[in-house]
Amino acid sequence: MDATPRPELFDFHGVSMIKYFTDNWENIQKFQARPDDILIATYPKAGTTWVSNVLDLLYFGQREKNIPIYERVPFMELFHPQVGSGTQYADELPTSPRLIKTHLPVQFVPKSFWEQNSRMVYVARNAKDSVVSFFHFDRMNKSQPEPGDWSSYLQRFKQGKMVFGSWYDHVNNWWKKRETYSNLHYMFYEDMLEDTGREIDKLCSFLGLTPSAQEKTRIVGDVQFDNMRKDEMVNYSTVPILDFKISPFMRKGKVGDWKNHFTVAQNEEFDEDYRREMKDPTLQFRTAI
Ligand code: PPS
Repeated sequence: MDATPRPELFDFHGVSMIKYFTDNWENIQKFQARPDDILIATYPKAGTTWVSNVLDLLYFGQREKNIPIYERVPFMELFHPQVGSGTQYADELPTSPRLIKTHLPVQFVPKSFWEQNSRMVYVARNAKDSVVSFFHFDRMNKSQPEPGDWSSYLQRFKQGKMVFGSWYDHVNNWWKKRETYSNLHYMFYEDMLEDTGREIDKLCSFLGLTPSAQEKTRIVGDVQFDNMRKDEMVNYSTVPILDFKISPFMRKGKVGDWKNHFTVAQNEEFDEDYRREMKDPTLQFRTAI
């Protein structure tokens, strides 16, 4: 059994974080982005791995299949004794463009990405399914703080006491960034599930890619939940710190699983709080499709 204790959550420039994402801060802040880099940004559990796989297949097709997704698309801020350094993986990436994953709130993104005008794809997922997915992830990931029981977890989510801080701040601040930064494509998990092909078309038009109809059909098939769940190179089954006996990384892949977790009272309280937090009418999420 792994004796390493779970990390503590602490306040980091106003955002709740853990050491595995701040210990390499200096290198993260001075990370050298390139003009053709593509940053895939999300609040945790929004479909990062899904969109990473789509982009990897679009750019590199059937590229060596024995490289796991977390090496093909390095997690920039991760700095972990058992998993390695995200900035180092990114620096060593041989590909062009480089696909780089981050969960950082927009204000923490290294300044070179903005200076280089790198493209960014932000994926957002509705709050209720995000918190459910995050809860199960925190149960099985020994490098995340202890989640405790569901009802206390839900309270902490509302207060933003989660790794990477408040879901509300994250999705809203990235949304606002579109007003001043045009190289940002904002997309939704729910839309991807509703019509993967349509969302891939939008991604391609943002990125200036023109895959053949045949290629697109193959990618749409490859990235379906059941196929990704079986694929060891994308399902995270090779990561030592994750305990799949507690919960798999590819867990349900649905919109609306929150209904199996929220009580009626929890749902009412959540909705009331949500209305207070989500002031921008132009940012709308779907909790059912
Ligand atoms: S992480 O740890 O933040 O990078 O996780 P992330 O990849 O963002 O999100 C994991 C959730 O995305 C679901 N997922 C998918 N859903 C539908 N189709 C596909 N292909 C797919 N791939 C990943 C995954 O199952 C997690 O959601 P839950 O609700 O827990 O199942």
